[in-house]
Amino acid sequence: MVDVALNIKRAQQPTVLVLGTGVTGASCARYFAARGMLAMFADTRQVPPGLPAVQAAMPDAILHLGGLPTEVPQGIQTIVVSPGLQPDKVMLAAARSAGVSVVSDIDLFLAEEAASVLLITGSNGKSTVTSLVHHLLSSAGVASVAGGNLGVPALDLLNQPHEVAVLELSSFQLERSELPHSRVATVLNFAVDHLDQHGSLEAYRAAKLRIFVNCEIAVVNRAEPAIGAANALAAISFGADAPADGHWGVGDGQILFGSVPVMPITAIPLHGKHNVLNVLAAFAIAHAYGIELPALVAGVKTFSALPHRMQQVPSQDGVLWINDSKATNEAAAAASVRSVLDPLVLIAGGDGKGSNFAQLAESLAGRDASVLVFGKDAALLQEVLSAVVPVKQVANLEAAVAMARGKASAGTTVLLAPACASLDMFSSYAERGDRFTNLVAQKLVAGVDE
Ligand code: UMA
Ligand code: ADP
Repeated sequence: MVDVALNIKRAQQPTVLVLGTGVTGASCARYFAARGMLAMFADTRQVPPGLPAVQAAMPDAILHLGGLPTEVPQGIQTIVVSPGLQPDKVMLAAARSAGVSVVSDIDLFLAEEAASVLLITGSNGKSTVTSLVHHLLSSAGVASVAGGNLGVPALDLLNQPHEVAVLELSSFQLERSELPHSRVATVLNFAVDHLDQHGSLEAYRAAKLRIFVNCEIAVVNRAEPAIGAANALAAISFGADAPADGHWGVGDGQILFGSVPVMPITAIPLHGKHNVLNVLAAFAIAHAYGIELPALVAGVKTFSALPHRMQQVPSQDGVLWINDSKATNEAAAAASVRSVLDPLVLIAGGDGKGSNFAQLAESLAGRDASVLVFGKDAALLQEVLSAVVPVKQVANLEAAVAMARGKASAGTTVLLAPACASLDMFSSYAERGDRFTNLVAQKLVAGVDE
């Protein structure tokens, strides 16, 4: 009976318009197809990357490619907006006033999700904390799934059996979500990023803060009071100082839960002071969900750094080579610089997305460090950073690694933390990090052969 009704609906016309035909668009195709619904997919590109997956999931999908509709197509009742898209706001306003609901894939996910939801955003550390929370829960025997901005689109998580879902959310996903709600939510930190798309720092901050709209427990960073949650039932804080009872912090070289020592900082298997904060945040979230302290400690010890985040590259020269290619903004790179020991050779460069690099200069001031810069914003980096440390401009990453090798002796740290997007010279931050790792490893092989 139901099938007949749905078939009649399909023969008529689509009721859903999906704006964007990438990873999110493809997950929408699977979601609506599984519910017997027909959708229209639009994209500014003629051949969007998600097209094959959309057509595989929904062979009769209606396509509108090479531009977005300027008016709401006939019969559309719901519009799903992909996160990477700056859609025609006029059309969306007209849609809303005509009673069409405008939602994100996160809204669709939350509307159906029966399990507990843990939401994580912030300018830096999102992927690390999301993956670590998922790892802590799984290690403790909880059926957990993780996704969202991390990679697996939220809607695909609905198909996996689970009792808790951990979602990394970008400011774009939050901005486009009508009604976020969660058991636990956090904004890890807040730094300048994505100004090109949000238009102002305030708009970016407001988007991030939407994560707290309907959360039961807010996990907040004590060092950043401006990103606290006003309306949660409970707020649990984390920070690098000594915590009050029921909160997370650090003292005497230990992670503390109130006055209770939980584990020594030295037992954390991740490089960098900022990763201590990430562990504190992940512990706060997983503990708020119900994981006990001994299980948290056991879990973190088996967690490995995600690729391209403060990842040690094997070498036999006594130099500590670190791949932090995911440091795509200056706040991330500054945190990484602050978290390693001197002497330091920093490799930075690429597209600074309008950043002035003042914060990066601050992190280098007074350090026994030198910097090698390349890429689109090399000249600006050189101008700003040379006020505090020696800086040399080089042609590319290959030249930077070769020069770093000449400068570094045993005990030196060579850190790739670009403070920039990679797209001026690479297809992604991952390609940039892989290239760096290969360049370091090539020498290792050559050294072994010699
Ligand atoms: N685009 C067009 N025309 C369109 C639609 C999109 O040119 O009509 C472009 C966008 O400008 C963007 C790209 O296509 O540059 C991708 O946009 P999208 O919304 O289709 O993205 P998806 O493929 O659905 O992937 C998105 C997230 N990407 C973005 O927000 C840009 C992925 O995060 C996320 O993993 C995925 O949904 C599943 O939730 C990636 C990301 O880079 C990792 N996120 C940014 C970040 O972390 O800084 C926010
Ligand atoms: P995101 O998903 O928010 O980009 P990641 O976990 O992928 O965060 O880390 C990206 C980069 O941000 C890291 O390589 C590191 O340089 C920096 N970083 C990670 N955690 C923090 C933090 N808590 N504070 C500041 N910078 C951080």
